[in-house]
Amino acid sequence: MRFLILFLLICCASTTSWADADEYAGMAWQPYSTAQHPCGIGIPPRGDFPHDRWVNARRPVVRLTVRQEGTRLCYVADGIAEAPVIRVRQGDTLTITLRNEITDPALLEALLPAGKLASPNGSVPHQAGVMDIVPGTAHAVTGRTNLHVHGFSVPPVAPQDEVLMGCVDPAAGTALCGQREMTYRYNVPTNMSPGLYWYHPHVHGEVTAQMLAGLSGAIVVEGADDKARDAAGIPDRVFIVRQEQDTDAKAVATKAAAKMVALPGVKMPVTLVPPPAGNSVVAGLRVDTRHELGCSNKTAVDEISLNGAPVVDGAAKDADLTPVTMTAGTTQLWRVLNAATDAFLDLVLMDETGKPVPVRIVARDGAPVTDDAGRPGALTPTADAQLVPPAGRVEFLVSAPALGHKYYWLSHAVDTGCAGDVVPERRLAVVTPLPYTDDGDQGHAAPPAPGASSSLFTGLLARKTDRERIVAFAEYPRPGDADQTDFYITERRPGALLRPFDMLGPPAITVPAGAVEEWVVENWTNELHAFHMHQVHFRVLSVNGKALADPPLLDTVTVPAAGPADVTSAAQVAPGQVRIKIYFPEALAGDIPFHCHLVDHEDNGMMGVVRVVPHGNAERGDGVEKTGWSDLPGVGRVPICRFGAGRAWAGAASASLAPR
Ligand SMILES: [Cu+2]
Repeated sequence: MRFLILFLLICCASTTSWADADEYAGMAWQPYSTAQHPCGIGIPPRGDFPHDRWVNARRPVVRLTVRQEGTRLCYVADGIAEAPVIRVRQGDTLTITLRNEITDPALLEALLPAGKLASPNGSVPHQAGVMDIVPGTAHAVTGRTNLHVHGFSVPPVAPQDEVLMGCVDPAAGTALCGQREMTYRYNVPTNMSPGLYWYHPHVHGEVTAQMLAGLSGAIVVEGADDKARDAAGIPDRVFIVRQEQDTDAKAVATKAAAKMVALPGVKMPVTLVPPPAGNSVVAGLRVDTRHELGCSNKTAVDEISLNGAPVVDGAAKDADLTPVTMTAGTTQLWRVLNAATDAFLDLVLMDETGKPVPVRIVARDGAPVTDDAGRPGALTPTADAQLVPPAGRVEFLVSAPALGHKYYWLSHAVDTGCAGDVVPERRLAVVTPLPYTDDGDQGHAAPPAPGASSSLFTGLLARKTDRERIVAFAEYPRPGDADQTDFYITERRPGALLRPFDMLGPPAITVPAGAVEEWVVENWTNELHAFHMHQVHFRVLSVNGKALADPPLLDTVTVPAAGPADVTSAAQVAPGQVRIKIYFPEALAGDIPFHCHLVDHEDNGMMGVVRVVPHGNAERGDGVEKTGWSDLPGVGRVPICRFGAGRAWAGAASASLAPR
């Protein structure tokens, strides 16, 4: 009924642009990088899929060059200014040479949300019983960049996934990294889960601008299940949602926002169940929320794109959606990456009547759906919408609509909390069937059952927990001005401070390799955050104290906002809570970042480091010997350090080595 109303409105309002429909066609798209147009001409047409770049013996090195045209950045590979889908197999070595050709870093500053920490916040008076607050500072955009392989179970040590220190300098501006080009060599473990991963820049303070400008791309790690799907005639499709602006708290009403409010028939936002008033808060220092639990105005809506083409807010005509065709009777694997800087997705497939169409979830965050022993799930169809936070991935099997019918793929509105951004309902794609062909390749068979999938994190739930911690997300808006906010993630324990991430500071948490910990990640703010940890996948045991029957294995999890939503009295606030179980294997020892993946929050301080100390060094605690920098042949300039007298690392483990 709801959709019937929408269709009536569409047909009756076709002369107006109330649905934010546009004339966009992507007709003139030229993806070739030239001297005149470093990032090509135009933007991809709806229905474009990024090209695959297989890594194999013939072409073992992927060259990614970051180029700039105005406020746009692009990864250029093989002369094409569209981030390739990098495809590797389990056990492969992935070699990526990253070159920085950013020519005008100052232009990127314009992409950042207005009014964010142009100057440091003032000092905050001490209050008994609550954590003291250390104000943050502004981060200048310098144009340095580097590469993070999100979700990869490889060490945080150069030349693998070291992101805290290694970087490449722009073509213009101050040289801080000492190099324009560097090479990453990732040894993809044979037991790293097959699935969807991704790459993006990770220089602290610069992530938001560079991602908004266009820097992100997908990586598919293939395994035995992919061979079985190939044999069964089930192709995969890679969908990347990106975000092109972050208005955040900016007090500018957009046309889209005004229209969205006026739209009848649009589903009410999905709201994560707020924590109960009695949500347990372990005794000790609390987060002061009397002034800090602010709400922001809700007038702006950020633009997002699907595979580079703009997405229309609210109800949209079929012509304004990404067209996806499927031969009737066939099945496809959709691999979906939310590469938005802070937009949540709540994905569902629907038929023309608005009834959800079941899909079969294969993997989340690159990890196949398995039990703790690595036994595969049953591929049971589900019609439930899938909440995908920024940086999250979901992979699912879609069966084609019957001839004469079509499906809509859409993202429901999401209630991100009173301090969060407006996330309206958006239609992403229209799926139409093609008639059978007579070439026999119709894939009528049921999809092959997935095989067992074991990884470093198989058996995690069965392991004994060595230690529990409470880690709190907090914000401190400049008093009287909700637009200037410091962001924090801090272990909540006696003596703790709310301090923004400091590149030169010690690790927030130190654990011995092999440790198994349970963290309660708390949210003391009025907006959703997305907790992400590099290197590892964790099991989510409970949300707001409610145990999950099948704890999912994720690398990014949504943490519900504090409740009740409008309370600013410290005594009454119950933080949102997620309990996760984490294993820190020896193979991943080093400095592992954890942070909010709403990257504006990360850039402004909501990040920390857990140092995983390899065996034989535990007696030295977190003592790190600084040994300076080294030029690794074929890799570039990397930081060198060692734990006490123990194993030397071919790369960074300590942010304290960062150049000032
Ligand atoms: Cu956040």
